[in-house]
Amino acid sequence: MRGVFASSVTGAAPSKAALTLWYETPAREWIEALPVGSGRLGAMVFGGVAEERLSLNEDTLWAGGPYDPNHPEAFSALSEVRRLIFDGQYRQAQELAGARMMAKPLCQMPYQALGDLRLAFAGLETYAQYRRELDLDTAVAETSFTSDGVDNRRVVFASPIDQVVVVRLTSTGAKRISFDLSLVTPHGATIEVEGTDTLVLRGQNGAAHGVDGALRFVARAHVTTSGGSCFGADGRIAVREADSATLLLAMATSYRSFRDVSGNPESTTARQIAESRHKGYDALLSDHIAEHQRLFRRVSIDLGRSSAERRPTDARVRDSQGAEYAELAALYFQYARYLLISSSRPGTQAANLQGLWNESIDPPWGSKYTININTEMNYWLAESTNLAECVEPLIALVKDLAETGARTAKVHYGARGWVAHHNTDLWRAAAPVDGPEWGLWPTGGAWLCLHLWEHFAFSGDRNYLAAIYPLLKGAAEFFLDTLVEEPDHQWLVTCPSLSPENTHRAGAALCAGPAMDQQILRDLFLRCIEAADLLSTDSAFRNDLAGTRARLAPDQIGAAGQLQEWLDDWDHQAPEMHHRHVSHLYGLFPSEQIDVHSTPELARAARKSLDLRGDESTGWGIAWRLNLWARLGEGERAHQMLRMLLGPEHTYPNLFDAHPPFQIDGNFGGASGIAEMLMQSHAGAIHLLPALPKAWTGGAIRGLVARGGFEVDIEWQGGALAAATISSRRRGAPIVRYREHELELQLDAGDRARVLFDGSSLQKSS
Ligand code: FUC
Repeated sequence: MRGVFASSVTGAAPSKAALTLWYETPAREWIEALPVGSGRLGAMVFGGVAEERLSLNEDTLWAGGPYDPNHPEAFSALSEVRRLIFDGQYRQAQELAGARMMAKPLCQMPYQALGDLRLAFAGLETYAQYRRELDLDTAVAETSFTSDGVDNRRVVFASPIDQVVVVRLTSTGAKRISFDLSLVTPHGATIEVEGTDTLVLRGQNGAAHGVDGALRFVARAHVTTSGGSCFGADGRIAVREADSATLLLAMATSYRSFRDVSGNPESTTARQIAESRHKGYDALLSDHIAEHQRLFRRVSIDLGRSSAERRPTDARVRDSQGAEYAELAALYFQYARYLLISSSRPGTQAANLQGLWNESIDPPWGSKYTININTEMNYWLAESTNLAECVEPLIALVKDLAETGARTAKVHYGARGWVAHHNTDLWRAAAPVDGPEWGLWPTGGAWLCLHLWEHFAFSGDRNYLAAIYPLLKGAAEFFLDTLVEEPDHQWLVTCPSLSPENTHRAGAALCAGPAMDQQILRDLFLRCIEAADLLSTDSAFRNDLAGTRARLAPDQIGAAGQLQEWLDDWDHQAPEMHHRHVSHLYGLFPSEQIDVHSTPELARAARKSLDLRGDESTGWGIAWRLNLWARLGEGERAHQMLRMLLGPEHTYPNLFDAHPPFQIDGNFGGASGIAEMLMQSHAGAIHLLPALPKAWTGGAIRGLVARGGFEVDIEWQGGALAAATISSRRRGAPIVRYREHELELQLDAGDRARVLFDGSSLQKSS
């Protein structure tokens, strides 16, 4: 299997050590524990010796039940809120909107921890040669130690094939495995022993913000031993003097969709356990590894080698230096790919603010979907790092939102189409929440639609485009009905809106036509027009969009030479000059509207804004800045941001991103930034090493994906491109760019072209 890594450009296969997180002590806190996930089922493995803890998640266990948050009076306040905004009475507009236009309830439902699986071992107080690790290449966590002269191993994985979490305990000594197994949960639940070997937890989710809990859930744990005995007592399973033991854990809720909670977790979990028992441990493990590697092994990365791997991962986060940083960056990159594979697979829920892993019933920001940056950032890496399948849950989420958001469009705005604001949850709530200064932002759904377009841009799949076109069209229709003319230039703008989540003066965020909205709508309308053309449909609608698009407020450059965040040049008076959001720079990244080659003046203004904003930020704020500097071709600035992200202030011992607290967007945004430093494919060219920092003198990356459907391998030495291989999934004529050099290729599906750089030009090798 290792041979899969033997890339045409990298040659050497990365060692297991290069893809392993490892530690010399058990986790004391959750942010030291190691995540495994099947997409739907998650566990954080603590690696305790006398007491092992797996903190558990199931991705449909949220608070509440199906609900309609739309506010029937909202529409009646809309025109007055608009009038106040255009009259400059921003605070009054915000007050009125707060009183009349917000969702009921005002907050959405939080994602919930399910509970813990606990294993209590007697007689293991003293031990030696302890190690716990997470192997990113196999998606298996392992704890090992010696005690009383025997070696012990505990292996944990969450299988996407068999939908169970598997724990395997082995020892080199006979009869050395004795423990009590229990399940605990913060929810109302019963725990029963079935037979001698099964523990069943049956629970009910809680209410939140006045919405009753409507989900039932079941966690079913089954133990098989070889040798020894197994019996149930007092809500526990006791295993005594076994030679080995295998635990299977199935978890499910009654969630079927945002409007249907009639699922049967009882029969689902019983079937999953029965089938997994029948299959047996070896086949469970090998199928799990094969499925993980099918996705994970598509990309390999080498940013240079040092002896860093010999140190535990937490020590590397605390004090990496020089070349060690490059290796940590490579590990961080692959860890993000691992996390996306483990938290977002076809049929599961999309990765939320914590991906899949959450130990609380009151997590920060509800561990929901914040769609004014965070959910989008979660998926920035998906296409370019060759994990297109992992986008499927996001596409499914947008499909749901187009339904719930159609009602919000009608009730709140009297408009056609659909709208979603700055947050959503398992129940696909789409109305504005939390308060007008955060929630009254109508462009969240439109931004998500652009991810749906990206999935097409990378794949070129017209059937897929036809399937998602109605979602894009509905998002655009909403804005055809709600854009208004601003009085000074007669531009068409969103109103009310805001520039997430910044205020333009004390106490006032509401405004008309923030730059980000206009940029997102330029993209949305363009993609709708392109889609309608490609699908030969809707010519009148398409022309309507083209006319409206031409009247959207343009990007403007302010007095300080910066890209204006708002319609007026308010940037210098905004109370938070160093605000974490850089919403108006959406046009530079992830969009391609602003580009150093095609719009150099706007790119300079974006650069100025980035400098004015400063580097210091939250985890995801740093990750966004990293991607922006990469787009500007500034390798050193990008690298500086990456070093901040990888330092102990923004990276926990288990390499989870610290906003703080933990938020997974920084992990995903960081990996996207690394990919953008090495290869970019917006603006019509495959750009090789566009932001390579000096610190990464030599290295290789294999398996990145460029828009148009090309796989790209790159090798560099002495800070310069050595060679690249472009493999085409479809017929195309990509332009390959390196520094000021360009080369056009003609490729059929399945062709591979090798491109060499000899110091003065790009050549296709024959
Ligand atoms: C937005 C951000 C916060 C945080 C939250 C989940 O509100 O401004 O920093 O990431 O989402």
